[in-house]
Amino acid sequence: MTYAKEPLKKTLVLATRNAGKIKELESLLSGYGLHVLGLGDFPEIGEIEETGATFAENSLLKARTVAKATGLVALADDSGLMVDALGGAPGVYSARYSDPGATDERNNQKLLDVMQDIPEEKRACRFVSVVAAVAPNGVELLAEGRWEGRVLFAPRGSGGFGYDPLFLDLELGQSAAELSHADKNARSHRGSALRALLADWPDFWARASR
Ligand code: ITT
Repeated sequence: MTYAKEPLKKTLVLATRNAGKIKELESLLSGYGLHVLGLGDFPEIGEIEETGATFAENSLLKARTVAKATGLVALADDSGLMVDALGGAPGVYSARYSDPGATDERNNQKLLDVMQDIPEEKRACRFVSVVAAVAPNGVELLAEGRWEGRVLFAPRGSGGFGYDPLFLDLELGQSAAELSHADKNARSHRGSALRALLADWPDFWARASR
């Protein structure tokens, strides 16, 4: 007797513990027929130390660690805010800008403090995201996205996460924390990076399956 089987969904593990990123990545990946797991499904994977000097290095480090530990394709995002007036800081240190155990609130307060005397026209910044997909057989794919903006003088909005309340999208005249989930994904560094990655997805998956 034969059974009609549903084709097995391709499984992917998100190599991040940041709840804000998880929400955004899950929504960007929906519709691609993927079975998406998270690090919560693999409690044996401990803290992954980010020792890289660039977003790409850290993103690859996270995805490689999780692909190796799970035997599944892993997708990581390393991202941050780069402020021109601060020479690109906080950059790769965005998550722990205020102190090693930083919170979004303390990071935002530190950014406001160090920039309090910097005038509006010198507050240009950008969010950068590098997403990495790594397969257990060693095949890798990287893509980068950027989102240009300006650092606000006070928080605006209650959506998003991280530095969103301080990031002004000049074209929209709204902070990232004032945008709907869908609007942020349509404009953000992470959305652009993931769309670029997904453009090469069929070829990546064919090579990942060899
Ligand atoms: P994982 O390493 O587990 O993914 P993380 O929060 O430590 O989580 P990163 O090292 O990539 O991730 O740090 C990214 C930080 O940059 C994040 O904690 C925010 O402070 C900031 N950031 C990145 N993308 C952002 C976004 O879309 N909106 C606001 N802040 C963002």
